[in-house]
Amino acid sequence: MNNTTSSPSNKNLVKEILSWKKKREAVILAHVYQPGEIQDIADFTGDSLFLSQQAAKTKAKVIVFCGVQFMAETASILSPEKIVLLPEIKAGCPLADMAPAEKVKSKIKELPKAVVISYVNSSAVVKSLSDYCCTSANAVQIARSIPTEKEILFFPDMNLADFTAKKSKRKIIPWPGFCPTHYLLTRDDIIKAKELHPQALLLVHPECRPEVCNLADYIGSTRGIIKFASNNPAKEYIIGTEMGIFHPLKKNNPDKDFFPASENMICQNMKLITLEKVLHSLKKLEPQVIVPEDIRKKSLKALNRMIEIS
Ligand code: CIZ
Repeated sequence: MNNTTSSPSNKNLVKEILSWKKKREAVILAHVYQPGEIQDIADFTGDSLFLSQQAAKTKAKVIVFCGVQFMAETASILSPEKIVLLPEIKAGCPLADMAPAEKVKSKIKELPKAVVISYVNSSAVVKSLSDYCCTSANAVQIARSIPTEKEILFFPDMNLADFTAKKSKRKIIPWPGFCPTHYLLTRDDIIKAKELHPQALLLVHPECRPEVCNLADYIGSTRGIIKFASNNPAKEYIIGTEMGIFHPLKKNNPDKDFFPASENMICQNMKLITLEKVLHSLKKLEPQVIVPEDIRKKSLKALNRMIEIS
């Protein structure tokens, strides 16, 4: 646990949270981009799909999702019988917001024969308009499952679309969306970081710009980055994704050194959740995230198709 979690007032807060969690028969999920003290109180930490799948498997009645809106929506799509709480309802995703449903609908109308793949970082409505969902961990696998002659419309991240097209050799039409946190990382940042740490391997997320990805030793999802760093004998790594990932990286690999590719890679939405808000959420059972049933059923199809393939 880090210093913040172990301060006396936070120790009391954590105690209260754990007691309310028991009372509510709840499970706490925390994305690896969450602040360290939130990751430390979670039953499960990981990427959005892994978390939702864990939540669907448990007998818990309530899911407290410490993440952003699309993640809580995904949990609700997979577990409609459970109460899904997002402790800060304003925790949105600017990338998901770059693909509003109406614009996505008209793009699909323009290319009715194209197969539609939407990244998990999209709204439930956009998922419901899609043939397949994907994560950064399985986007290449999903694209490879599509016949080569088909065109693929890929929402909403253009950098993940570019990475997926190169790896899968499929014709992918990208949507011009991007994650502002990953977009901040430039080639110059990488060159500086490599000068400071010449022995370090560079691990980046596929939401980074192609010119950044081109310099990487490994490109992968948050889960992929953690696995790569944990299994590789190298002792030093430069990390190109949101800073929250340093928490599990350092915890799992105390003998290794991790350096940020840029100190600016902080998603403000991910940092909106606090211990106080988690406690409030458990006490009041709010704010809840509910996906309307017609949209839920359609988006579940896209998610299930992905799960079958990967
Ligand atoms: O799917 C997720 O949780 C995100 C946002 C990134 C990743 O690579 O895990």
